[in-house]
Amino acid sequence: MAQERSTQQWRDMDAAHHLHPFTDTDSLNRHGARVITHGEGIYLWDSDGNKITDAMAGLWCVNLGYGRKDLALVAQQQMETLAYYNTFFKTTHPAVTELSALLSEIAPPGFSRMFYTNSGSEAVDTMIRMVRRYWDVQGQPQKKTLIGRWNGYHGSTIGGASLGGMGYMHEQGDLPIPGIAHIEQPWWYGLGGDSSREAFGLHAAGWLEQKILEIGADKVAAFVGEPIQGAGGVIIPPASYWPEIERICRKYDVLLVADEVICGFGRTGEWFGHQHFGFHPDLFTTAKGLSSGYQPIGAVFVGDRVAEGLARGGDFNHGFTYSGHPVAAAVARATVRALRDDGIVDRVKNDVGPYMQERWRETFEGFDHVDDVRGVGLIQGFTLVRNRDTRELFPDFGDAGTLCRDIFFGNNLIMRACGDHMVASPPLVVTRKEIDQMLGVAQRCVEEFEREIVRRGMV
Ligand code: PXG
Repeated sequence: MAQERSTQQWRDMDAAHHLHPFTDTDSLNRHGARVITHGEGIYLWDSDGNKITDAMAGLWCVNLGYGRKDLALVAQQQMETLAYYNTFFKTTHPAVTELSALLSEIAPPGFSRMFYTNSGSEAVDTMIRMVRRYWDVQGQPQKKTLIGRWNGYHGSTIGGASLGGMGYMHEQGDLPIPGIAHIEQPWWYGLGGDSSREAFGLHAAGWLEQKILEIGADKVAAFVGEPIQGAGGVIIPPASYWPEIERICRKYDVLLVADEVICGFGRTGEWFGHQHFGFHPDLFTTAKGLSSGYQPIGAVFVGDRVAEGLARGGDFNHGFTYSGHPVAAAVARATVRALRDDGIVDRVKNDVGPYMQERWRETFEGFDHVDDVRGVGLIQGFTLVRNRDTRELFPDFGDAGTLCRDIFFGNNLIMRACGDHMVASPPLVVTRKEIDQMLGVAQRCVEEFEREIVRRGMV
């Protein structure tokens, strides 16, 4: 099919009219954006005809891969039947009810109710309002503070960016908002010193207890964390961490919230990341994999305790025009059915996930400047380091990552650099053969990276 315009025309239009997220506009426009035109399976094509392997599933979301005609058909049929109606004012529609019933089937026990949003950030903001409202209704309106973690990511809205622990986001727009506190992340490689992983996991959970005592348990509403920090660089906490966090939350009657926007819907080999780590949140936020990125939709899974508590308070004054949008709901339902009925979650746990982990380690463990090679299911990372023996990082955290990422990009392989953590989260439908091909390219890219850091005098 002939392209409507040339790459240059699109670049010029984009530069003139489009402001990109998290982007230095002048710098982008000097070079011009890469124009992605179509996708199939784990591959994308750009407007110059390059075939690109997408080891990130878009932004950690296209879990069923690109180009699914069945999902397109579901969207089309729903648009023709009922393109839109709202769920305010005592109305509902089949698409959203069917989705909710299905989600309650795949959710762990105690999660029978969902609240819908258009994105992960909105799910997080919804959760913040819900948690505070819950304590109001319980007669404890002073229990307001939510505790997040440094280097956690919970989105870009005012609430989500506040709760997240990205300093470069807080710097812009006077964040965090009041009633948000942070504790340090459970990053053993960077913060664990001489302690074993398990000892460090308990120690890192202890920071939560300290913070609760500092603020006063009667003022702390919830602790919120990603089971595995995604945008923070695939930080996988030691096994001892989450159970201890749960124990502390129960001890002080603080709600426990898992942000499952990345970990949810099969990424770890379980339906939800908290199931992998064996803890029991009171609520959890989702988006991304819920529709495999085919439609913008998020959901807060509200545990029975909170749902019933909220219900006692009458109106919960919150919601979006597109909460439970019929087209998004129909596509999400088809996505979740595919994940379940085609055995995709199971395959991540028992087949392609373990294969990826084994091949990931074999590929990267031998390099001089790669360490902490890690992963679970189909989410994995490694860290670029100056000296493995002393666990010394590069002085400007992010420079090595950007260099490495650009080499990957230049070789038509998309992996993400989070600081100097290189991460991947391929579509869950990836095959063993595709993993081999992807890691073959990645290996050559890291070889090139190691030559380049020597050439630039970075080591
Ligand atoms: N929570 C978590 C755990 C996320 O990863 C959000 C909330 C916000 O979701 P929305 O749909 O509002 O973006 C996210 C999003 C990256 C990257 O570069 C990661 C996200 C978004 C954009 C970029 O790694 N995660």
